[in-house]
Amino acid sequence: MGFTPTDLTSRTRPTIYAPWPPSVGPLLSLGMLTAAARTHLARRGDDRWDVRRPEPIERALSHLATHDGPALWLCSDYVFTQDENLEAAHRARAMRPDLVILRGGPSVPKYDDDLRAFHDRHGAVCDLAVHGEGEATICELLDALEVVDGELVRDPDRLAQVAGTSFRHPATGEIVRTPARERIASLRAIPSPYLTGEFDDIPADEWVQPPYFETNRGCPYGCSFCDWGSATQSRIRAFPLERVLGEFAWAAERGHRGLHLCDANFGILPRDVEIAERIAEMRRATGYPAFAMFTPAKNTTRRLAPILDALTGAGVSVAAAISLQTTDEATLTAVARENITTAGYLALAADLRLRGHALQGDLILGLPGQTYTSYRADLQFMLDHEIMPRTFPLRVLPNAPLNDPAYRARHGIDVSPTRLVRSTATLGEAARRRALLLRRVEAITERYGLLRHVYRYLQWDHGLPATHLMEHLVEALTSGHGRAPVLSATLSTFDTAGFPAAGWPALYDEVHRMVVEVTGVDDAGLATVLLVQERLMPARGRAFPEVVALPHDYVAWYAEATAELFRSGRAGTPHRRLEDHGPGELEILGDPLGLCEHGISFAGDSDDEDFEGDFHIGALAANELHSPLARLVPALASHPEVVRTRLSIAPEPEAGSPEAGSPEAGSPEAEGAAADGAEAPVTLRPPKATPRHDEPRR
Ligand code: B12
Ligand code: SF4
Repeated sequence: MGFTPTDLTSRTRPTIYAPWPPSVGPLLSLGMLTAAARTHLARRGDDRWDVRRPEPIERALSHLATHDGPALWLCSDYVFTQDENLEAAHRARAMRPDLVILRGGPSVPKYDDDLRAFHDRHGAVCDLAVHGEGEATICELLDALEVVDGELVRDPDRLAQVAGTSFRHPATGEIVRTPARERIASLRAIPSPYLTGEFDDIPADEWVQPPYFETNRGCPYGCSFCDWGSATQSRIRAFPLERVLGEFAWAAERGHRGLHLCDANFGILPRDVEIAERIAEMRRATGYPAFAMFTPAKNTTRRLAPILDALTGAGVSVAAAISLQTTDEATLTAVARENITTAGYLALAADLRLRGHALQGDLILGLPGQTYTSYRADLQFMLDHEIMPRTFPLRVLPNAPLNDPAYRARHGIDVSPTRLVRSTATLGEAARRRALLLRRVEAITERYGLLRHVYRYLQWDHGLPATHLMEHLVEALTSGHGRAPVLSATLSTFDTAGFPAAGWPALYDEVHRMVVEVTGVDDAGLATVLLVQERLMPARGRAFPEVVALPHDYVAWYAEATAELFRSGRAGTPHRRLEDHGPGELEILGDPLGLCEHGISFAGDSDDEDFEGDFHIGALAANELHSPLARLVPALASHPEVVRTRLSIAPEPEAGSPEAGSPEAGSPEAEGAAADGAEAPVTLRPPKATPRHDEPRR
C-alpha cells in the first residue's frame, strides 16, 4: 500500500498519542507500538506523522487540547488500565470528535459475542480494535489511514486489508473482523522502546512499577484460566540476547533498582542461565539491579538453581512466586494444566528453600472441577509442605480459554459483574463462600501465625490435619461470639485491628479450651506450644532478645520435622514426639518489622472477600518476630526495598511529619504497640492504591 507524501502544515500533521494511566505507570506495550510506528515511518521516509512518546494521560489530553489537526489515540487495554483508558478516551473524544481511537491489548475481546458487545458498548470510543500483537498491525494501519483536508480518513476497504483488526463498517453498521494475524515469526525486527528512546524522558517518580522487559514471547502450555500475553499454546520466540542485555543496561544506567521480566517461564530456555549470569555481572559492575522478579518455569527446574545462584550470589534479591493453582487431578485436567507436575513443584520449592527464599504458593478458587473439599485439600498440601498459600479468587480474563462460551457452558461457569467466578458446576455459591471463610481463617491463623504452631503440633504428634481445626474456626466465625468470644472477635477483625482487644493470654486460654473440646488433646506438649505461640506474637513493651524457657524443646522438634523439606521437598514428621524432647529454649531475636511498635497493617481494602487485598495475599504484611521459627521475616526485613518497590509503597514519611507517627492512641494497634526495646524497625506501610502484580498465573 503506497502513500503520497503531502505537504502537510503543522496544523494538519496528524499526531499519535500513547497515553498511560498514571496509577499503573508507563506501559511496555505502548513503547513497543510507538517504537514500531516511528521506525516504520522513518524507514519509509514518511514524516507526515508526529509520533509522541508514551506519556501520562493528563499530559496527552493537555497536548490534544492545545493542538488541532488529525490525531490517533492509542488505548492499551488490560484489566488494570481499561477503566482509566475509557474515561480518558471519552474526554479526548469530547474535545475532538474527529479523533481516531485505536484500542488494543489483552482486554480487547476475541470471542464473537463479546467482541460485538465491546463494539456496541464502546463504539463511541473505539474506531478500530486490534487483536493480538500490535507492532506489525499498527504499521499497516498507518499506511492504510489517509489524511485528506486535515482529516484522518478511514476507508473501510483499505482497513479491511489489515489482518488482526475489527471495526464497525460506516455504511452497513456491521462489525467487520479481518482475518487473525499470524504471530510475528521473528522478533528480531521489532525495535526496542528502551533502546530507541521511547522511555528516555520519563521521570523516576512516574515509574509506578519497575520497568518490564521481554526476553521472549510465548508459552507452550494452555492453562484455561490464563491469557499470558495472548500467546499461550504458542512456540517460544526469543528476542536477540544483545537487545535484552542492552535494555537491562538502559535500566541500570538510569538507576532502576528492579528488573521485572514478562516471560511466562523464565528458565525454560537454556540461554536464560546466561541471562541471569549477565544480570549478575551487571550488578557487580554497576550496583544494579538490586532485585529481579520473574516467573520461573516449573517443568524445567534444573535451570532454576544456577539462575538463583547467579543472581543471589551477586546480591540480586529475587522475587519469584511459585504457583500451583491446585493439586487436584480433576481440576488440573479441566483447566488443561496436567503437564505441570506436583513432583516438579516440590523439587522447585526445595531449591528455593535451600537458598533461603520465603515460600509462597498460589492457589486459585473457582477453577472448573474444583470442589470445597479439593480446595481444602490444596490448603492442607501447602501447609504440609510449609509453603504459605495465597488464594486468588478466579477472574475470567476476556481472552482466556476459560471464557470460551462452550467451555463456560460445559463447566457451568457463572461470573459476577466484575468477572469473578461466582459458581461452577462443582462449586456452588455457598461452597465458594465457605471456601472464602476458610481462606480468611487460614490467613489469620496460619499466614499471620496466630495458631501456626498449634496446627503443627496437632498434626505431627496427634495426626489431626491443620484444616480440621480450621473448619472449627470457620464455625466459630460464623456462629457468633458465644462460645469463643475472643477468638471469634479476632477472626472477624484481624484485618483492621491486627490484635485481639482482650490480649494474647485471653486468646490462647480460649484456644486451649477449644482444642481440648474439639480434639481431646490436653498435654504437656500442647502447653509448650501455647507458650511458644503467645511469645511469638508482637505486643507492647517487649524487649529483645528474649529467651523463653520451654518444658520441651520445640525448636529442635520443629527442625526435625522440617528437615526433609530442605532435602527433597517432601513433607516430613519429627523423629520423636514433642513430649519426648527434654527442656529447651526459644530465643526471640528481635522485631525487625517494628510490629510491637506499629502493629500490623494491611494495604488496600481487605474487607472485601473477593478483593485480592494484601491481607489475603500478604505480599507486604508479615506478623512475625525474628526467631529460629520465622519464615518470612528474614526475607522481608533484609530486603524492604524489594517489597516497597514491588508494591509501590508510599515513601517513608519524613521523621516529624504527621504521617510518621505511631498508631493513633486508643486504636487497637496502639494498644499493642510500644517503642521500647525494638530494633531499628523496617516499617512496612500501606502502598498507594495501585495495581499489584501478584496474579496467580502459572
Ligand atoms: C507487566 C504486567 C503487569 C503490570 C503492569 C505494570 C506496567 N506498568 O506495565 C501490573 C503489575 C500492573 C500487572 C497487574 C496485574 N496483572 Co498483569 N501482566 C503483566 C505482564 C507480565 C506483562 C504485560 C506486558 O507489558 N507485556 C508486553 C507487551 C509488549 O505485550 P502485550 O501486553 O501482549 O501487548 C501487545 C498486544 O497486546 C498489543 N497491544 C497492547 N496494547 C495495545 C494497544 C493498541 C492500540 C494496539 C494497536 C495494540 C496493543 O500489542 C502489544 C505488542 O505486541 C502480562 C503477561 C505478559 N507477558 O503479557 C500480565 C497480564 C497483562 N496481567 C494480567 C493480570 C490478570 C493482572 C492482574 C489483574 C492479576 C491479579 N489478579 O492481581 C493484576 C492487576 C491487579 C489490579 N489490581 O488491577 C493478565 C491480563 C489479562 C487482561 N485481559 O488484561 C496478563 C496477560 C497475564 C495473564 N495472567 O494472562 N500486570
Ligand atoms: S499459567 Fe503459565 S504455564 Fe499456564 S498458560 Fe499461563 S503462562 Fe503458560
